[in-house]
Amino acid sequence: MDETAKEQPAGNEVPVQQVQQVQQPDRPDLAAQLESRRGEKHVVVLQDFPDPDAIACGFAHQIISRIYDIQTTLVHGGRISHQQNIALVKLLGVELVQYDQSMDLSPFAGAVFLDNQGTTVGSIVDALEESKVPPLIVIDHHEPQGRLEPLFKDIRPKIGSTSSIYAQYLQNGIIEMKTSDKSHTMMATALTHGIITDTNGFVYARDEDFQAAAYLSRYRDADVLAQIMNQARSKQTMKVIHKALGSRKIVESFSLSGVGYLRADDRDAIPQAADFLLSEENVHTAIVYGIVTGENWGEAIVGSMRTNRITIDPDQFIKEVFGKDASGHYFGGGKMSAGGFHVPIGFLAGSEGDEYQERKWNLFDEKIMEKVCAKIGAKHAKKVSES
Ligand SMILES: [Mn+2]
Repeated sequence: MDETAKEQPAGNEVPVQQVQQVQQPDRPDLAAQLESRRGEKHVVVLQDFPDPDAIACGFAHQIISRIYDIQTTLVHGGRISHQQNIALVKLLGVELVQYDQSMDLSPFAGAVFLDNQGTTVGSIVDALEESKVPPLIVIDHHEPQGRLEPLFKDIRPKIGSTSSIYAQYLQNGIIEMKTSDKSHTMMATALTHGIITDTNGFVYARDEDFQAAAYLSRYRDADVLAQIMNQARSKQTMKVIHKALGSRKIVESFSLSGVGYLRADDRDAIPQAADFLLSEENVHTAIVYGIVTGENWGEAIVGSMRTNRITIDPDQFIKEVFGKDASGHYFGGGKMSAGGFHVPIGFLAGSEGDEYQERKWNLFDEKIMEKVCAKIGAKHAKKVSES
């Protein structure tokens, strides 16, 4: 028998060694980091109004941490208001704690920031600094913001969602996944939802996002996923979208709309309205903003930007338009195709129900329009006439 013929692969078959997965040597090792923190308590900080990507990663991080005997508390400074997010939190049975200043942070040995880098989490970062809770871990897919200096960071702006990064950790064996473990199937389902929403239904998904979703499909529960995604919009959200449509101004293919005051509970209507305005013909970018008010939360201009124009970088756009606060932090930022901003009103907050409220809104509305138009290079935004 001819030995050489036996050893050579048939046809164009690739020798086995070459198709084996290559370990990326530059990737930081989350497992080793968690291993070194056994027995600790960590606070996991999600952005003020956590979206499905953030919620899924918080949930996944909690399950992974448990393997390393690390207890986690998930906190955020805002509300859970999008109907899909309410359904998600209920189905996962995940406990999200709303942060307030009376919260005792001293039991925590470190802080973990997921799907954010401490720039969209209100006053929590300052409170953590005061309580001497060090930032340990930052895992995110937004542009590097440089505010925190954690021991471990995995920031990848070229990936569509933080959920995709977590799916990679799972695929690389950070825990042993089992289809028979309900918490694993729920985690895979939540992460899939995170990828879908952050990539706008895979429209902006990249290679790694598709691979992550393909891996998760072995474990996720499709029926539960459908249940989460088919939540109807609340009447209040429909009202905000209606208002955004009615008051939109179109300038240079930008659709700009101020929706006035809204409660913190309805805050997630803003990105939904921006998504909706983006669907109009000859519009490539939509910006929707309003003044969000809430007890224990104060008052702030909150806005969302959506674009399908590749040459527009929402992160850069928002940073240039709104700039920084007194302590040098940007009022907002973004990622590919989407961004957001949050400008606290401070001294001018309050006085609900008096005539001053309307004047205050008009002033902010005009100022934002002016700033955005200046950036676009347009003189004036005209209201769309509904004839
Ligand atoms: Mn995200």
